[in-house]
Amino acid sequence: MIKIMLEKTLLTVAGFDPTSGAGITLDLRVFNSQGFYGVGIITAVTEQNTALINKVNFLSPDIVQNQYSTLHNDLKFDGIKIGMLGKKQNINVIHDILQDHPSIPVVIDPVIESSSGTRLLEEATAVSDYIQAIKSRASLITPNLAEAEWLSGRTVATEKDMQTAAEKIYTEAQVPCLVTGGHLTSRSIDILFDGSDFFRFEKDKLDKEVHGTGCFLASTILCYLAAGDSLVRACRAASGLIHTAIKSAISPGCGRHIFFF
Ligand code: PXL
Repeated sequence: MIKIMLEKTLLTVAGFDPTSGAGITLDLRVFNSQGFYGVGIITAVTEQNTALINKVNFLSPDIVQNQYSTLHNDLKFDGIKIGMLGKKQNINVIHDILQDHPSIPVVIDPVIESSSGTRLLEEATAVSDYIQAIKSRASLITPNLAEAEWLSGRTVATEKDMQTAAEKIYTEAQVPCLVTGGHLTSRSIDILFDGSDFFRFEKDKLDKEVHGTGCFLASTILCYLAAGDSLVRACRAASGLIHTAIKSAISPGCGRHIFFF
């Protein structure tokens, strides 16, 4: 049965990727495909195609803040996804947005850099500031291995490291943590720590380079949470759906595959 969630509005705070393969446009495509009305606040405009990123233009925090207050004066949000922040002062904007929304699902994708190594969060952003801004105020944070290293201050190279990092991030941020290990071994393993238990989602690794997997996962989990699923169910279902979505991703240009659904 298709669930229609048109009465519900989800907000994403993210960067713009003109290929629609990641960032705000991908998030909005996911929200729409799951039956939600999606709205977005842009933190940066990237110059990229499917093969490379030429430049990243961070928007000033004033513009980000003003997009939020204008939207918030009009619309009520039923869930929020936080992705690429760009300027480090945008951490304060996120703090305010989360402060205004204490009781709706919030999923944080702590984007630091692109897989090719371009910074998407300003250099020298203090991890302690990031953690303070989200502390006790989100349903889930979804770091990949590199992001888990940044947040936990430890090397994350094995499944055991993923568990240790997830627990440490939970302890510091008071936010459940799903460490995604798509790049880990011959298997793709995600580890969730919900504050008391660990959950493990394992899949075959597909030999296909798809852009925007982190954005896709986090926005899909937000949809499931906003539809009323538990955290564990939402993470398990999204981890399965991304596997299917990778299979159907298309290759419209010279570079990486783009989700198409
Ligand atoms: O996948 C990370 C990411 C997020 N948001 C935007 C991006 C990228 C990677 O390139 O461009 C806008």
